[in-house]
Amino acid sequence: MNCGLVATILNTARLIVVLAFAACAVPNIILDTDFGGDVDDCGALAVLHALADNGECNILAVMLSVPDYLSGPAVDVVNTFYSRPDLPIGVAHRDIFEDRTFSLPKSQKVMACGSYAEYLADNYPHDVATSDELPLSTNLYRQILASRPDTSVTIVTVGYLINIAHLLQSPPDEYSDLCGRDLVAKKVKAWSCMGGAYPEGREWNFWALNMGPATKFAVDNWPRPVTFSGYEIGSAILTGSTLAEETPYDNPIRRAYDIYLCGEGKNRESWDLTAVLYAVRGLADYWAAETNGCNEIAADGSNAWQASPDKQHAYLKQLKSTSEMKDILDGLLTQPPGEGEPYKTPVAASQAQHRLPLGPNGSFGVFDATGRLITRGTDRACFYSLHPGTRMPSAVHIYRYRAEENLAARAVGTIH
Ligand SMILES: [Ca+2]
Ligand SMILES: [Ca+2]
Repeated sequence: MNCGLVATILNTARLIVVLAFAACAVPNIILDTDFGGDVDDCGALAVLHALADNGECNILAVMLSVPDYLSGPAVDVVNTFYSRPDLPIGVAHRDIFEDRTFSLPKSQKVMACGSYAEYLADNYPHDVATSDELPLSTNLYRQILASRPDTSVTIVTVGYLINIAHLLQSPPDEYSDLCGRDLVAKKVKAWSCMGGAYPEGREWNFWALNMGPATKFAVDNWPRPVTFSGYEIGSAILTGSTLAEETPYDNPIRRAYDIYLCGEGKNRESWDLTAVLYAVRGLADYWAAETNGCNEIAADGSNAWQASPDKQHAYLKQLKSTSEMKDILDGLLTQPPGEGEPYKTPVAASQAQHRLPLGPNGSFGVFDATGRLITRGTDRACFYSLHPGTRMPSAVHIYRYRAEENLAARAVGTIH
């Protein structure tokens, strides 16, 4: 359908024009993310919600490419914050990790100042208790794709490509008589992929966790157009510091950035944010696309752009200035949630989940929610004696303290 033609023909019925234009112009997005590791996944999800609030896209689902038990609850927190509490969430097959040297802990994502996924799950409203209760991503992909019009779904990956590989390999099922590759060919419009480096390199999403073979399978067998946002695109654009200036303290996106970056007002590279922005707005005047040739993936997850053969592959080259790109992404990152139920304040820490017993005296650091060290070598009673009359923050976490690394390693309790 030609959107402009529709608009012209129906120019006397403004509402219908708007609806018709929206129907053909607004991308329908599935975000596939390794949420809970790097905080730019959280930023990417926030940017996607802001774009949806602006009417620039519809969000169909969020898929998790790592079966971290806290990532599902934390994604549900962000979805709920943006008044989309029932947005479907799928999760990668847990069994795919069993044969790997990589050992998946319950939550691998505890960074120097704590896990932002854990913090979100502990302190904000949501109703997904654990990722284990979510549907498998392959099944959710197939269910959604089968229900959508042809060539109408845009997939954005900002993590590993294991879900894409499984989708392409999936057999016919209750949702569709088509095998995965044919279902993608029929239903998917395009894929925006944060991964690789251009013209060549070795980037985390493509190689980490022994994902090289899955990456190669996904890229080699993808039957529709794919555009790559490479490492070099996102690494040049630093975003997030304005969250501390533009949003309330308890904005969950702000808190996630504070925790991941161990302090307020800090920036992070915008790898995942750029892939979302491209998926929704296209090249706009932000980027040019190299379209001649193809992206060749090696088994070790490295990649190199080849002049031939020519496939439906492209990669982004930035046109706009880095400061302008930063302003665009920061504007979306800090945009207040739009319509719908008003944002609720965080639940009390006493309702927090995943509370664990305190350890022995003398083996802990006490950190506030930003990761700031309040005191060390203490327990709860010692904290009060050192800080008489202190108003307890809503969620002070006690972390086992590794003096040799000056890091908080693992959450072992919550003071409330
Ligand atoms: Ca929910
Ligand atoms: Ca990511």
